[in-house]
Amino acid sequence: MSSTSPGTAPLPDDIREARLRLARARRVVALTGAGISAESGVPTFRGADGLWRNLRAEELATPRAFARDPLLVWEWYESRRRRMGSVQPNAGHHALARLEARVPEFLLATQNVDGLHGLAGSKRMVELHGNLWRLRCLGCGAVREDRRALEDLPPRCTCSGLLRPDVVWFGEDLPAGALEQAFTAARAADVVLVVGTSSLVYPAAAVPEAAISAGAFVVEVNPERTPLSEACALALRGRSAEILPQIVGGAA
Ligand code: BJW
Ligand code: ZN
Repeated sequence: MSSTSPGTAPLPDDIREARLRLARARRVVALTGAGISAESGVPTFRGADGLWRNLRAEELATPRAFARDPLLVWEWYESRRRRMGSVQPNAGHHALARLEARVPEFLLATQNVDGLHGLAGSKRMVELHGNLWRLRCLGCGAVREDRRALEDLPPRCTCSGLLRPDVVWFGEDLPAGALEQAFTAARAADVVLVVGTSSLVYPAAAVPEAAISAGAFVVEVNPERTPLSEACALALRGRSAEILPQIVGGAA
């Protein structure tokens, strides 16, 4: 059964063109967002199931929310960590790992903090919004990886400082090197894939904009329209686990 209604399924010509462009490209960038992990069972931020206790990401993913109520913010992160602990990469993540293996210059820039691209085998990758499995101490600055369920919330460092998730909240700077790499690669790219992101959150949303200005062929993969849809060369309406294997090709 097809997952998309006939009216929204991408045209075979569009799929063919995307596949051809990718086959010829020497420099490719993929920018991914929460939608690529949706089919692994990870909720998106702005979809119908994006709310948590009636709160939006914009009300939880901020330094202010954490300063006001670290327990509330940690409960949200811990519920997400527990949910993500058991999920697996899907056909969309695997397709991008296959693409990386055959393209000479490739960069995956992900906004996701779930680590699923790494599990799928992606290597040339920058995590623009950090990683949910890392904790950072507000006291001594130490960063450590911890995949275990956290029993006592909010968690504390051995120095007794408060630990926070090592992710990027609203109003905070993205990791400078990672953002710069994404912009540089996008400006030099032949093809940029923009997968499963609402293209609302900046500066990540400016990466495809920069690529378009520099002349790259930008392909959006998303079942819904976004602010990028008009400006990109191709908008493939559909789920990434279905579309990406079609445009990347079969198992390597
Ligand atoms: C599928 C699918 C399927 C579903 N297949 N697709 C310029 C203008 C206005 C504001 C700003 C601006 N520049 C900066 C700002 C402020 C702010 C911002 O952008 N605000 C906007 C909301 C307007 N940006 C920042 O604060 C950033 N920092 C910064 O700019 O520092 C300098 C500065 C500071 C202060 C002022 C000005 C400048 C930091 C942004 C950090 C974002 N952090 C979060 C949380 C990370 C940690 C965590 O996970 O908890 O990152 S918020 C959340 O949104 C998360 C995501 O990475 C990010 C993007 O969301 P994403 O991935 O696009 O998910 P959704 O849910 O929005 O969309 C899912 C999509 O998938 C949908 O389109 C679906 O259709 C699709 N989909 N199923 C394919 N099967
Ligand atoms: Zn510490």
